[in-house]
Amino acid sequence: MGFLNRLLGTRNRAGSRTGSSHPPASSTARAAPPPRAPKAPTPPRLPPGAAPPTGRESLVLYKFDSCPFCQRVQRQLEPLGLAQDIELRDTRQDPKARAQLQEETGRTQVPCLFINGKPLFESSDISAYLQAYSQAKASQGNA
Ligand SMILES: N[C@@H](CCC(=O)N[C@@H](CS)C(=O)NCC(=O)O)C(=O)O
Repeated sequence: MGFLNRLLGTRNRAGSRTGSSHPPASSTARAAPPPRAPKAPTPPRLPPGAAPPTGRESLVLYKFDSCPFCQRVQRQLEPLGLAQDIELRDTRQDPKARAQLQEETGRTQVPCLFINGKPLFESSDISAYLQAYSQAKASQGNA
């Protein structure tokens, strides 16, 4: 019965309430946390050896449309406000572009971003670079 009383929170023989382990509501009320300061954008991690962008570099992206890694990079361009900043060269539609890429780098892998004429491979590195480029470009506008 003691068990049932505890379960139902009914009074015991002495008349005191049993079963409830909750403290009075007032002691659980907490002060609202102070408002958080807005988060500053975290600078993206640049690939080793890549100079931090100024937002004024010349950018050329070698790509082809059915390449998922290229698609991932290209999807970023509009949201980062870079659609007009990058020249696109399609290595499937333009054999000269493919030959150029091979001549310059010894490879035909895409995506490859040329930054002031220097190639950067790997979509994740290119993405990090483009984020940093976009931030640099934005802070130029604010200066
Ligand atoms: N890990 C690379 C993979 C890139 C990749 O595999 N690209 C393929 C097209 S989807 C390619 O260029 N293949 C042809 C080649 O390597 O010559 C990245 O993330 O950029």
